[in-house]
Amino acid sequence: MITFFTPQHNLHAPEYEFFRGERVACFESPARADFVRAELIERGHEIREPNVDSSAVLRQVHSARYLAFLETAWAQWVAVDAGNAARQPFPSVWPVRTLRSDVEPQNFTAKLGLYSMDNGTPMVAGTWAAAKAGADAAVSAAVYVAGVAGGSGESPIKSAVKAAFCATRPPGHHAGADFMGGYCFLNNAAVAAQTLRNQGFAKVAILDVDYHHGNGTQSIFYDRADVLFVSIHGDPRTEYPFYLGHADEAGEGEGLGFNLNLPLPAGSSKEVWFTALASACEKVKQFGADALVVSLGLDTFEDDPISTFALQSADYLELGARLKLLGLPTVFILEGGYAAKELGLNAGNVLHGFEE
Ligand code: Q9C
Ligand code: ZN
Repeated sequence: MITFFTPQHNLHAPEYEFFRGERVACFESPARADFVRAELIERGHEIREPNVDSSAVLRQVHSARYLAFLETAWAQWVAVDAGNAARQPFPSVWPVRTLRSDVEPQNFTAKLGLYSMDNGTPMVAGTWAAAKAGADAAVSAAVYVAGVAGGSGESPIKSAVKAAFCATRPPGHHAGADFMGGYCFLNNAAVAAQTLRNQGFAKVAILDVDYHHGNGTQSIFYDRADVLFVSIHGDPRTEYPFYLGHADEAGEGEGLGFNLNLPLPAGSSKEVWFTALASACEKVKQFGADALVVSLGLDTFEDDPISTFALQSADYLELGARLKLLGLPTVFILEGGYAAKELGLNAGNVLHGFEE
């Protein structure tokens, strides 16, 4: 399978985050994507760099003021104090209930809080460049799949090849239209789905199999009937992102019925997980999707350091095989997965199961 990868991901390499009040090394590290790239090359996959600019699609998915902030955030941070060049910014104040989020403050930390859902998403000088290159990769993968599979508005060129993998980091599914969070800045899966819509696929399904609920992706498409969002994840009553991902979130307005959450108790077995996957695939079929985006988090792995599901490396072959049965043009987007050394094996197994 063609893999889209950008070496620019290395520009996003924050040193530390907070865990139980202590500074710890970032779980979301450059090594993750490098392990995936190495394993896929070893397995003979073709690696390509992004060849399409995501700027126009980013404006369809994210708010103008959020994009303007993100692009200039590092320069603003250093303008506060030249010494900040060697420091990571973290938000410490947020516009929660009763506070206004319509007026952008001038204070940098206040702006950072306005555009953040947590203080667990450290930023560095190269964050914008890395995230933008990742979004370019997501658009490139979607354009590639549309080209080989044919959107309903295009003349279809029939081909056996109708899938691509995007080995992006930083990940994207926690990022909403106007906020970052959960190590995510730009929502690559939403960018891929919107690109497939722009390419003529009338109905696009997003299946999010990351351990954590894809709150950003859900919220971006919550009132739309043209993009279905389905997610299997740890129950938000105990698991991040805590404030979204419950089973009763079905969509709103025209989007009612086009959102399905399948929260599972922390510690769920692989049997429980694959039963949920069957329900998720059934929903995608009922929807009548023309194309599929998979938010491929691999933090469902038994040895993931921050998650509690129990999938083993061989189970990712089964995941790939189940997704193949949907028979859809498919864009895989890498999300989480923090057992870095096993990330290549696990991602490679999904692709291998899909291609068998
Ligand atoms: N310091 C994704 O998998 N923080 N994001 C956990 C550990 C939130 C995970 C706390 C985890 C976010 C894309
Ligand atoms: Zn995750």
